[in-house]
Parts: sequence; structure tokens; C-alpha cells
Amino acid sequence: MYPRSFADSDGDGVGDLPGIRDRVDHLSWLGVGAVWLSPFFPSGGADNGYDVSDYRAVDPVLGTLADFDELVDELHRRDIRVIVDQIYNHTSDEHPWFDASRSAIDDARRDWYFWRSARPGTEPGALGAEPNDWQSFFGGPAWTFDERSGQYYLHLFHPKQPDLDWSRDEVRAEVHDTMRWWLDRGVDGFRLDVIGLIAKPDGLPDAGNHRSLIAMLVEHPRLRDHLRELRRSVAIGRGARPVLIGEMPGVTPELARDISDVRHDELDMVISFDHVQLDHGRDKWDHRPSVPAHLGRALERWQTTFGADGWNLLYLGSHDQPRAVSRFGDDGELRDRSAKTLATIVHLLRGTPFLYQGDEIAMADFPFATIDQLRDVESLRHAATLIEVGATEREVIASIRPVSRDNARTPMQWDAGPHAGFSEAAPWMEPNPDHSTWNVVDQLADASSVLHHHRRLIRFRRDHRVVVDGDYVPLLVSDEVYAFARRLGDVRLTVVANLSDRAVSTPALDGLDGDLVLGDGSGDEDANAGLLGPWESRVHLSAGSTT
Ligand code: TEU
Repeated sequence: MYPRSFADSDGDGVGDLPGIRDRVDHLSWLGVGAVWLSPFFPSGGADNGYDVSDYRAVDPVLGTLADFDELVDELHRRDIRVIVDQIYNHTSDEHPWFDASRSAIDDARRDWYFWRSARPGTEPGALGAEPNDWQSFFGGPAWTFDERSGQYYLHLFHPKQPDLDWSRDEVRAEVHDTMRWWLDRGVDGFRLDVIGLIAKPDGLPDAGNHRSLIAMLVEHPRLRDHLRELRRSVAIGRGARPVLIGEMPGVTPELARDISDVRHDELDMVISFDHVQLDHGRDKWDHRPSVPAHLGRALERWQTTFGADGWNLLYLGSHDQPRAVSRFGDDGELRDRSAKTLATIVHLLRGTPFLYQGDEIAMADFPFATIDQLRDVESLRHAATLIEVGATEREVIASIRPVSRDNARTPMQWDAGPHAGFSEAAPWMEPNPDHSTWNVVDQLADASSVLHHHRRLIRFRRDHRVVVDGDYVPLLVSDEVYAFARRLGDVRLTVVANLSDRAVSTPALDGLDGDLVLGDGSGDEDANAGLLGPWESRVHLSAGSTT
């Protein structure tokens, strides 16, 4: 959940914690087991809260600590667990720690961050004098020159997000202490922002390019030490084991399997990126629309690499990705059916499905037309670089629109009314105009809606152990069809999905003779003709003794 975009309770146009509390019925009705809250802490305002300036408080725009406590109580009353985002690869440059660190070369907190002199033989502050070749995720060098000290500081993201040096014992101790502080407030676990980037190699060597930088960091052996230490430090003296979910750009399935293997006592799950980079050429802006069925191939690789070890985290959407139905499905004529089929796949694979707010009603990408509709720092910085080289606004929007993170940050579409029922005031981002026909109220009233389909999937998972504990059995990945089975004892669940916009003949697969338990409601005429309709999915259960 992205608190800024979920529900606004006080009419300032920005979503807040009381707004979530007022909408807990929606979560409870859907049947979710836990919510991951994106940051709601005071921040420097550079990256919608992913630049924290106080780790033990609530941004006044989003509420108070009392509001947070009330929300936790309300969610726990509904048996919904609370996962809080923790951003410790970097702080805000407005955090007191960084104020101290930048104040003087000999300050006690100077080495809490990465300060380095200009590359030897260069003019400090001149372009190309940066200490190494590392590039920011948001474009440009990952170093900013500080006139006062004549040194550069490292920021893998925005200059207002200086990286913390995790090799310092006191940094790690502070992180662990603050996480225990949130656990004491009733939090059930954490999503660890870009935790795969925290181990920097000694000497900070050149990386060659951005992809090899990420690989160098995420595969650094010291990362595993930090994860094991983190696990131990937050688990001390606690009854329930806090859930630890690590976001790791560049992680391979093999590494994610090992890190999420409960025997290694590191993390419970890893947020990976292979499947959400299928449409990346040189980078995300070099957008190459992927063949939808390639999604099946990417997901299958992770399923078969994990096998019975480790634990997969399954997702298609997040606050960082364009909307799933627009990217992987068909947000035109087949929006309803493709959204249901994508959800069916994600919810029936082996692992834990993460549902991003709005995907339960198939919210789609926003029709951006002008740069002033954008809010995300990543998109705005890319727009600036394009304009610098003479791009027109149309060209800028064409480059940004299909992949912008802003697609996922437009207000939740509660109803067809003003501001989509998100707020009494004009929201900080324009609601998608299609909220008039794609919204919670309308879909609640329609048992065949995408919303009800998600509820059925979540319920199905609860009622059939094969979904959680069953083995993954590869069946078919073609340019149109993705099919797999799940097997537990003599129970077999068979999923077949047409990930294309044309009817295909139903593949001859074991298990399709079982009971049809979760279709997407499309007509049976296709089935009788031996066809799978465009974007049609079917789930068959051959119930044995254990279901
Ligand atoms: O995202 C890290 C990250 O890898 C994303 O920046 C992703 O690569 C990119 O958005 C793809 O377009 C985490 C947070 O989820 C993101 O919101 C923050 O901007 C980022 O870290 C910095 O904290």
C-alpha cells in the first residue's frame, strides 16, 4: 500500500494513515493476510518518503504515531499483519545524522556515510572528477561534490538520499535498534528497501556500468553477514518471528532461493526484478514491449530454480512499476479478462502473492499528456535529461508514459464520484479519468468483477493446501499459453492460461479433466470447441483424499 495514494481522511488531497484505517473493511473483505505500508515517516520530500529524515516518527501530512498505533490495532483486530517499509540503504540529506556527517571532516558521524576525495589528478568538483564511475538509479553520477569539505558523498539514488555505510558497527546497531522499536509498537515485520545494495566493496572500485554495479553489490559476501546479523538482532526474545522481506534489484533466482531458505536464517522473502524488466532494453526507458507469454517463461524459471527450497515472492505490480494490466495484460477490450488471468497465475504459483493497491480492480496506466502531470523524481529527472538534448514534450511523454512509476501512484479509485472518492479535495495526483467505470463500488456490486475474482483467489488459497504446499509442475510455456500444475499428495491443481488476444486450441494437458474450479467467467462455447478464448484462464482441481 502507498499511503499517499490510498485514501485521504483530512481533505488535504494526500492519502494518510487514518484514511487507511477508515478503509480496513476493504482489506478485510478481500481477505488479505498482511499489509506492507510504504514509508509514512518524516522525509526530505525528494522521493515520496523513501528519503527518511526521522525513522521513529510519522510525517505530519500522513498522520501521527497515535494514528499508526490505532491502524495497527484495527488491522490486528481483523487478523491482518502489518509490514512496515524500512529504508536504510540511505537516509534523507535532511536527517540529523547527515547534517552532523557533512558538518566537518572529523565529525563522529563523518564515516556513517561515504565521503571520498576527487579522483586523483582531477579538479575537485569538475565533471569526471567523481571518485568512481558509479551511476545513480535516477541518472547521473552517484556522487555529489560538497564545497564545504571539498569531498564527494555517495548516493545511489537522489543527491538528497546519501548512502549509509553499513560497514560501521554503530550504523548497523542503530538500524537494529530502530527496527526493534517498531516491533515493540506491534509491527509484524519489515520490507527492507534495496537491502541488496547495502554492502559496498572495499575501495569502492569502478563498476563499468550500472548493471554490473548492481551485481557487484547484491553478490557481495558481506551482504549475507549483514542479513544474518539483522535477523538475529530483530528476533531476539520475540515470540513470533518478524517477517523480513528484502528488495533486491539484480538478484538471481539462485541467490534469492538461498537467502530465503529458512535454514540460513536470513530473510523470509526477496523482491526480485527479472519479470518486471522483460520490457527493458538498455534500461527501463528503452522500452521494448514484451510478448505477454514471456512472463510465463520468467516466472517458471524462478519456480523451478526454487523447487522446495527458499520461498518465492510473487508480484506483478508495485508503487515502482506501471500497472500490471497495462504492462502484462490488455487494458483495452480484454481488460477485465486479462486482469483476472494475470491474478490467477500470480495467486496459484508457489510462493506468497503480493497484491498492489488498485490491481484488485484492474487499475490501468494513467494517460499522461504533459510533464506537469508527473510527480515521480525518477520520471522528472529523465524528462529533464531528454529536454536538455532537445526532446519535445510529446517525445518526453512517449518515453515516460509506459514505464513511469507515476502510473501506480494515482489515487485509489473508490467510486465514480469526484476525485474517485479518494479525497474531498483535488488530490496531489490527478485520478485516472477511467475511475468513472473502474472503481471499487461498481465492482463490489458485480460478482463477476476483477475485485470478486481476487477475493475468490485469496479464499481458494486458504481452502486448498495444495496452493501453499504443493510442488510446482511445469506443463507448457509457448508464445501464447502458460500452463502449470501444483501437486500435493494425490491432489492436483492445473492452471492453463491464454496470454494472448486470440483464441488458441486448448492444449492437451494432464489434469484438465478435473473439476473446473476457477475460470474467468468467459463463455463455455470456446471450451466446447476445444478452444481457450483470448486471455482466458481455467483452473482444474482433481481432488484426492486431501484438499
Ligand atoms: O526501489 C529501488 C529500485 O530498484 C527502484 O528504483 C526500481 O529499480 C525502479 O523504480 C524501477 O523503475 C526502492 C523503492 O521501492 C523506490 O520507491 C525508491 O525510489 C528507491 O528504492 C530508493 O529508495
